Formats: sequence, structure tokens, C-alpha cells
Amino acid sequence: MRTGQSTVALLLLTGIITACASNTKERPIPPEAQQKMFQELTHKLDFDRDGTATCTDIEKARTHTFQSVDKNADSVLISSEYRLAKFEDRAYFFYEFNQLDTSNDHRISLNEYLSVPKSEFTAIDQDGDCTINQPEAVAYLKSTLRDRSKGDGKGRKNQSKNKGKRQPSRGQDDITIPPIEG
Ligand SMILES: [Ca+2]
Ligand SMILES: [Ca+2]
Ligand SMILES: [Ca+2]
Repeated sequence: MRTGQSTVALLLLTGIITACASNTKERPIPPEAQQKMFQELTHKLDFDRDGTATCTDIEKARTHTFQSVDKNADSVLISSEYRLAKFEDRAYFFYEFNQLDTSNDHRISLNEYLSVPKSEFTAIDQDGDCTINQPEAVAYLKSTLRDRSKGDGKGRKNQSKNKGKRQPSRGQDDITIPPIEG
């Protein structure tokens, strides 16, 4: 969770929102900006690069992580391997090994691994059709921004202060997608 890969919303918003900086409250977002928000969020989530962000992308990304932390490549994770996954994908942060090992064989199979709800995706996919469309992307990014500015305004200030430095990760809000190699 401190890898920086999970600062999706932060990165997205830095570019898009600085344009309409200070008193953004509920000003309508121009269509081209909405289009851009949609494209960038899609790009971040579109693990298989087919141009659409779907729940399948999450599964593929998770499978990819599963394989990359399966150090001895025996297609199951032991506790030390699973610990690595928790760092790679913070959807797993609050899931202990034993919770996922529903078969109680002290190993986590891929199926067990994938049983964790895709809550970060479903939070965006409001109509539940497993695909992120433009209104959903815009609504999500707007609500993320709102949460951010609700705090004390520090978010944005820190952001510019830290420009060029590594961003500290924030905890609960953004989507976690493992980086795509190549
Ligand atoms: Ca896709
Ligand atoms: Ca293994
Ligand atoms: Ca949808």
C-alpha cells in the first residue's frame, strides 16, 4: 500500500482538476474534460488493454499478481507468498491468510484468491454491468475529489508541494491495479 501504484485518482485528478482549481464546488465539467476523465480511468483499469474497463480486468490483474507472488510456481500461495500479495494489491490488505483459505489446507488457491469482492470496482460500476462507462467514471472521480477537498484543503496543497517527490499513499480511497509490465 505504499508502492505509489495506488495513487491512481491522485494522478488523474492532478492533471484534470488543476485546470479548474480553486472554487470548483459543483461547477459542471465540460464534456471534453469528462471524456478525458473517462479515458484516463479506463486506461488505468484496462488491464487487458481491450479499450474497456471491466470486472474481468480486475480478475486478470489479480491473477497476474497471484502468479507473480507464487514464488515456487506451484499454483498455490503459502502464507509468506500471500504476504507479498498484500503489498501488491491493497484490496487484500484486510484479508488474512486464514480467511481466504476456506478449504483449510494452509494454501490459497487461485479460486480462493479471487473470491475477495471487487469492492473497489463495484464502487465505480454503479449499474453493476461489470463495465465502467463515462458517467460512472466521472461520478467516481468527482466523489473522490469531493472527499479529498472535504478534509481541510491540505490534499491539494501537499500535492503541489510534493510535486516531483514520491507521493505518500493515502489509505483507503483509490483503485489498486498492479502495474502492467512492458
Ligand atoms: Ca479491459
Ligand atoms: Ca506457491
Ligand atoms: Ca457500469
